[in-house]
Amino acid sequence: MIHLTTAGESHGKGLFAILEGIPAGLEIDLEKIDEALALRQGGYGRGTRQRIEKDRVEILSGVRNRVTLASPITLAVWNRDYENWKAYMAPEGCDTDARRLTTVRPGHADLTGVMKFGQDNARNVLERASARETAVRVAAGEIFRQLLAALGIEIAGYVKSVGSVSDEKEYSFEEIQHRSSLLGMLDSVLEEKACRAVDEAKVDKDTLGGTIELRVKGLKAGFGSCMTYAEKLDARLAAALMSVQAVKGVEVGLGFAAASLRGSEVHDSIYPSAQGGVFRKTNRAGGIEGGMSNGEEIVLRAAMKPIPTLMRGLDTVDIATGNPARAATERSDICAIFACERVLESALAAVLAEVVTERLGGDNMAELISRYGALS
Ligand code: EPS
Repeated sequence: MIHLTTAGESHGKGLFAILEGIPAGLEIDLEKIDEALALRQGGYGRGTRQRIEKDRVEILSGVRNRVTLASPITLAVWNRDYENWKAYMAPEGCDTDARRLTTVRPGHADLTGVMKFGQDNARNVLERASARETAVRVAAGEIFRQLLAALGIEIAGYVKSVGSVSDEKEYSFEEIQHRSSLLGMLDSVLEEKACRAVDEAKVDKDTLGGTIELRVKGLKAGFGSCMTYAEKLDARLAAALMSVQAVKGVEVGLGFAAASLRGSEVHDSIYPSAQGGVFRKTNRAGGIEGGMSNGEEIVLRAAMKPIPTLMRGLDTVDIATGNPARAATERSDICAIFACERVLESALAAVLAEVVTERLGGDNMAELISRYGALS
């Protein structure tokens, strides 16, 4: 059974992950993990932390000569910035008065976190709540992706909108897979407009979010289940996307648009194929029906809120005094949607790897590949 745990604080020693249940015999492409980490650091509108970090993965267990052993895999993404922060973050002793944050930021975990965990300093919450945590989720996600790729299952995604600049066109999996752009969009004219919107937000000391479309190709029918709520594939994939910082909405297939249409305009008619199987001319269900993959491409969309650290600050309360204040202006991004898209791909990979190995088992890759190949 595959299980992922991550740990680590944004300005602590590093970020760590333990992956249990990866079958033996998976050859790990380390360079691809580092490429994914570099992608996560990219994107137009990112903050200056990304100039400090040069994220690379270090594998501490579970792999020998780049091949998995089936034992727990431990990953580390070390924080170069820790050198500047160890006086305030060191587990073995540090100054906890410095870098204190009490003017809690609306939209972040600060206020609810200090209340929940009995803190008087939001630093003790934000260090874990920060999007920095996603670095090691991407490293782990790359291992899950490599497991899925061995089965012919691929994930791709792109940025559909940034702020009010939106691309309503449809794209093929291959077009999405081969994109390379500053903000992750596929239309260069719209992307130029989006970059200008990011510039304007920066001048106004504000932030921007947007929407991301994700696709999964090659997942055979029957993964997930209609028999119990917890096993429904759309529910698990939606939860994975929602678990990423700043995601506030998720859609499967037509999603919210289906609510304003009639059934005859939504459901995908089924036709017999000459080869004896069936086919569909549409995929408005986004590859999932009844909580199960139906063999079509899985299509998901996520809405990312504009990140909550605004250089202009918002009205808030200083939890040290109870007085009105302006929210803290921690170093931050203006727009992190390019990074978020990469993190969402990794979040999907983790769930898909879980779902596949739950159904097929597999102590080693040869066994898993053979079992997946035997499915129609
Ligand atoms: C981020 C790292 C953080 C932030 C940002 C994204 O580093 P630092 O706090 O040292 O600047 O730049 O996180 C947030 C803005 C947030 O609110 O979570 C990263 O590596 O993605």
